[in-house]
Amino acid sequence: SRETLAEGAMILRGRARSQAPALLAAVAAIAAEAPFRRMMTPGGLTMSVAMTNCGAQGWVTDRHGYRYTPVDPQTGRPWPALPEALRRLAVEAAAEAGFPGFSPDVCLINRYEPGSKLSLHQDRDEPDRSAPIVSVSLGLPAVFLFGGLTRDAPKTRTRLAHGDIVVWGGPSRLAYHAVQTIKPGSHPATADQRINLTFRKAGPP
Ligand code: MD3
Ligand code: FE
Repeated sequence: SRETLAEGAMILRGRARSQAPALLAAVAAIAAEAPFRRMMTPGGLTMSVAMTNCGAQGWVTDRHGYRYTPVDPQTGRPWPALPEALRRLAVEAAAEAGFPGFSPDVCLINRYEPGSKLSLHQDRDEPDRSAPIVSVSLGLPAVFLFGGLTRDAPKTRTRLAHGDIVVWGGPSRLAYHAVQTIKPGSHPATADQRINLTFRKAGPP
């Protein structure tokens, strides 16, 4: 199914479900090279979500701010490569949602456990705002909050479940969004975790 959340934002419900085992195996292989870690915000708070990356760069935050880096600061090695099967899934989903020619070069991987949340924010660290972001949700469900171009704009609530893909582009690309605190639970594919992959075009280092 294909459902419009807002202008430029489209949900493909269950679209990644058949590929979930392969996606989770790829995430495990990436995390073996670049472990999940809870990063610090510039304000000095440790995030409840654990993150890692694959691709030409990775998104990081520390006391100095948010940025993309070609090298994992924790290991001193380049981030693991973006697996072709993952890249293809994101490119196909983007095309289906009206964004042909999407060329993702990074994938940020978020790991939530019950009690984890992601506060209201915009994704503004990617210079090419004409490229959408493609997100894939796996495991435990989440309540996702989707707002407008200002922090206080009205918000819509949507449940994101195992296998859901969302494409965020056009006027939705800079919308404020948040993930509410994950409730305790167990999912056959991931046990007590929610994994979210976001495919992005970060551009040249
Ligand atoms: C709307 N991740 O990694 S995915 C993030 O579920 C992030 O882990 C959430 O927000 C998660 O930055 C949400 C859905 C999503 C991702 C990027 C967006 C929605 C977006 C960028 C612009 C607008
Ligand atoms: Fe985000």
